[in-house]
Amino acid sequence: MATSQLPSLLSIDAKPYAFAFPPQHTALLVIDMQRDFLLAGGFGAIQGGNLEAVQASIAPTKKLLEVCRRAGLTVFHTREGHKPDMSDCPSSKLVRQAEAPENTQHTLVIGDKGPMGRLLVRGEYGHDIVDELAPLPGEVVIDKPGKGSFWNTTILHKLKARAITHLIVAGVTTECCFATTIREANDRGFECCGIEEATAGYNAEFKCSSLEMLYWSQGLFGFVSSLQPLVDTLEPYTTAPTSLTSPPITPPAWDGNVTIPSLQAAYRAGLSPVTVAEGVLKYIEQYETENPGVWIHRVPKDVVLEAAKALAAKYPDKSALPPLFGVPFNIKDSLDVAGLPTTTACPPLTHIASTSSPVYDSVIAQGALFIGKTNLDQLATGLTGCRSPYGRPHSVFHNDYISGGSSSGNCVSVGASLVSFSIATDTAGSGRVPSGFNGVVGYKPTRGLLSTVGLVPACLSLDCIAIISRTVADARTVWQVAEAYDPRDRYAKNPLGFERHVNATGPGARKFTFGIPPPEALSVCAPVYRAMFHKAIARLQAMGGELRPIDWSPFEKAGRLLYDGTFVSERLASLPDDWLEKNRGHLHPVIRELFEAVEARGSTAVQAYRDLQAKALYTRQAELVLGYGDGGVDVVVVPTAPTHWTVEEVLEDPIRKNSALGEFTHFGNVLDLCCVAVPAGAYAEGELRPGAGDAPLPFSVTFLGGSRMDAETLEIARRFEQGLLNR
Ligand code: TIU
Repeated sequence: MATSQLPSLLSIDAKPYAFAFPPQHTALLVIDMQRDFLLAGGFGAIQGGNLEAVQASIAPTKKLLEVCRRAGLTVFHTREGHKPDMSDCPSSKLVRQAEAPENTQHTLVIGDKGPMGRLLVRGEYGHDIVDELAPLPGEVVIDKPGKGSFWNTTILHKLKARAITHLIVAGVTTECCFATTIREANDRGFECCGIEEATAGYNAEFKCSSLEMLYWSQGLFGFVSSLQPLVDTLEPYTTAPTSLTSPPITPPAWDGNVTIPSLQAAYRAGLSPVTVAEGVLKYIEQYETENPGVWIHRVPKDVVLEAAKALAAKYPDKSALPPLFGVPFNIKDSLDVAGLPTTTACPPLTHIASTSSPVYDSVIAQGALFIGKTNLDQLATGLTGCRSPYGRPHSVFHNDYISGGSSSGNCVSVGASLVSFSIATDTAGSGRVPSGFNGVVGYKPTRGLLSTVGLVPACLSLDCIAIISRTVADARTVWQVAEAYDPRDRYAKNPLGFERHVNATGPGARKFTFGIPPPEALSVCAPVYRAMFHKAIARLQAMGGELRPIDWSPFEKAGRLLYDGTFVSERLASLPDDWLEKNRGHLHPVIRELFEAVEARGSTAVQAYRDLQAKALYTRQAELVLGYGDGGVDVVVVPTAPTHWTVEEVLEDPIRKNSALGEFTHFGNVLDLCCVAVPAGAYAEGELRPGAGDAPLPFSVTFLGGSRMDAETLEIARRFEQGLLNR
């Protein structure tokens, strides 16, 4: 995670010319500094013999790693190796050298037992990185079966997910994995700079020629530089190692800023997570009187403080904190947390969870501080925030206006800075609409990237975890912590990288194309919403966006499919057959009315199949809109909602007012899109309702990206957000 004081561009002397890199988009990539390649008795000794040279690269690599860490650069490590059953090891690695007619050298091959365990096998002692260069919490470790780092790994996805476009590369061996990786990275659009002292190989002559090949012909594959210029360039932006600073006598106070980088910086400077926990709990107490109905379960104060103390004790080294250390969060009460009731805002459905949802576990494992479970529209069905027996929170902007739903408590609590982030869900817009009404970011990843295990289904084949945060960067951080392929989730998607190159420099790094709904589609918006949307379009154009006409029909038709077709029946499919009959009387009246209407339709299997076929057709058509093809665009931008109702308006006509809110969200999961709702300024209440006051209300736009285009979509959203902040 880059620190904010870093300039947007740095430059070092390099061959064939100066290497300019944006530190926020640059990662240090340390290749295969494993015992197996560096120490006696490993695979490298067999492959190349001479270990002196590679061992000499450890100290400079350590120096490089330390300066990059202290400057806040993203750090990636790779390890070459194979699964214990060798199923990912091709014969080209296993057989060719051993079968050489005169072979006396390759008497042991990958998988054979050496003094440090089986050679190049994951989990063995020799496979791991040497102690001097051991990865810190939060650094990414890529296990790769090939010489290059991109073959059969998630590295492309993980680099793009962090918006990395530039790589500083170190590691062994220069002639093999180091060079192969730089060549692979170059094909994928990354700008790479190898650091001469921080790489070495088994053949002294090869090192020189391998490096020359990289920068030959004015930079065939990239750049090569030396360690010292890089150290000199980064040093002014580094924080002192905490071992050199005396512990503060009085622990620093907390300024109340809950964004993740700000908390990280404060913790590095000595702030205690206990101070943050106390501050957050006190503020939540106060806020409860202002806006009740945010929480369904709050973790008792002593339990939160104990957890904060335990975190402080677990991570005494302030320079090696996990990415969510002491970051307060909450979770929608349709997701399981072991030992707590999951209500889904529907008391007859309550169960005590025996295990936690994997998304919860993954953020806890990276140091996040759990504060409680939040209110929602019953059964996660609704976009208003007015459908819960646990109270009705209002927008953080105005007491009379709805919070939006179904993730009402999630978005209000982030909007009010009660927590840093919140884990919500989004089936038909439940993460996006309330984010828009509370001035926060609502990110709905491509379905299948985050496990939905432990989620009470609303509509199983369309449910999606959503991340609510104050900034796009924070959403991205939480995404990367929580993302994992979960074979227990039947809708989980392949975690391998989606092969689309990055544009590291030049006009391609700034430009993008986007589409918007046509005027007829936007005519459902309140006039001030249309005006605010046009301002957002102008901003997008000013930051390099090219507006192109698109075919809106797949989006519109897919949206209709959700509630006008048979798909709404799926909301009953996860409940036992007689559940509705038995629990009718316990349901929120609006939910009951909705479910009874679904029953009364008597949809047939034939209709359901037609809808499934239509879904496939619209998904293909949307792929053409959001794709490489002629007329394709990078993102489609829509107003997150068409208007902002008051609570009173919704109560007067709850079903119609609700469904109007989903005009620009309903199609999201039907079409397998990723979506990021981002604040896009504020307007005066009087502009929405003539005669009303000038209290500010929030406006939001949503960026829609194609399936698994999350990294690209988030980056455009982040740039839009940043442009707004810089104004
Ligand atoms: N053979 C050789 O020189 N190297 C490898 O097999 N792996 C790496 O370079 N990491």
